[in-house]
Amino acid sequence: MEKNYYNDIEVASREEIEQVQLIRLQETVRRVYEKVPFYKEKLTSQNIKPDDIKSLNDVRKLPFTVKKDLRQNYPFGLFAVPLNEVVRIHASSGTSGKPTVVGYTKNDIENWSELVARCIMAAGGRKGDVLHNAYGYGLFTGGLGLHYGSEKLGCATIPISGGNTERQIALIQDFKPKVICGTPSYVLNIAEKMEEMGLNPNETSLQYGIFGAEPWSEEMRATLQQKLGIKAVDIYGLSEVIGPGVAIECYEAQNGLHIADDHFLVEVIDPKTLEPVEEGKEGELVFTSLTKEAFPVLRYRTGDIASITRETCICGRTTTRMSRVKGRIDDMLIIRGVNVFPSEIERCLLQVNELVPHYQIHLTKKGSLDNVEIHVEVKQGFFNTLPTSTLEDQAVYILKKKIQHIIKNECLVNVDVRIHPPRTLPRSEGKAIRIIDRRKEVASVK
Ligand code: DLL
Repeated sequence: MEKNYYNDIEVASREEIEQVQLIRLQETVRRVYEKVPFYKEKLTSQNIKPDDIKSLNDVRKLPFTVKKDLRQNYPFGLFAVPLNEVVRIHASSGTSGKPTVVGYTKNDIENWSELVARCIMAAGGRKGDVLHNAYGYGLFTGGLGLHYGSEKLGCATIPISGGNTERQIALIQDFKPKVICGTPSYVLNIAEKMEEMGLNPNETSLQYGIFGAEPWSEEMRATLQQKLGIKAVDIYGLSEVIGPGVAIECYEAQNGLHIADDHFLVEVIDPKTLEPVEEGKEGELVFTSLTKEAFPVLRYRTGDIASITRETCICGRTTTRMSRVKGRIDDMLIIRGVNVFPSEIERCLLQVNELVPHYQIHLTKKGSLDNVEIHVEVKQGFFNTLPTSTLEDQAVYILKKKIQHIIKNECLVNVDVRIHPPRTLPRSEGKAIRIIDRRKEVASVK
């Protein structure tokens, strides 16, 4: 029977995986202790020597690394090799302050390519397939990350990047790709554009989708699968850890993302107490890199909320699986004391038949309280059937109430809703901007 995985380690026993992890953890701690002054100081100040790492649980003795540490060591201060061994640099823009910069040696690029090749295979791609890569190329890790993995697997890779949607559609029709990669919000945009052009997105050559780089819901998966007639899986990663390829769902189960345990040691912690949470419980994902040469990280706090399980998957992989990322801690909305993630609001909105799956969450201040306004867009034709403006007002009123009711029921919060006409909310060409935070602006005007 044809193998459905790329590397035997994906189906190895837990003991084998843990043996590899321990050796690599010990090597990594030694490497950063010897090569990165920042880590040497941190470890020394906590009285830890590389020899103290005797079991995987000893990872808890190590200090956490956070984004601020990367910024303070901008640009290359955390690199563990001299610059003449670095062959690639990526950076993420970051909303505030300096970008975070990461580097890769030749071996790092080789490992990363293999990890992404594993991902594409888990998603249903095979050697010889045509793969349309709509992740942005450039400093963002999405484009080049998927590109090298796709070539490694042996796919005919189309480096289209993001944007220029009509050209993307022409190439999908002409080159007949089997696999498409991109952010879920951008691929949705492509599908809608096809419909606008009078094409049926369900009738292309596409069979598999590899979507990630932003939170998305099960409801969005259902929408994308149905519109495009594909199987869609979730891919996760972050530049500080390597980029895409840290974890991916398999197309067989579409239930939990397989983490590349042999390259990353995952922990889930309570972001307040920093203590580990029980397996299966939600918390902040923390990763320690196990093989990286140029930019190793110890216990990097991702800010992403998810849970993990170590149950073997129906696809046969034995790797640790993480749940979908619910959202970033920073993006969590606290609406009158109740915590809500944008992905939970998305889940509600996608149940409303009258809406397209584009939305924005506007945050403002009303007195001293945060005010949350959900901006949604109705489908083409919503207003056409209504003969008078009074009926239009009524229809909008009823729709608002319906949306508020679903959100109240499922997320337990009251929100304001603004209805927009078709094709008026901005469309994404990469990572969608869901939250528009105007709280500070308004406060400074007052
Ligand atoms: O987004 C890497 C990537 C590229 C992943 C392509 C998947 C596909 P950064 O730009 O550094 O790297 O952003 C990382 O994006 O900490 C999460 O908050 C979020 N993120 C990434 N993948 C997912 C996902 C890339 N599947 C940050 N679900 C991470 C939810 C995701 N959030």
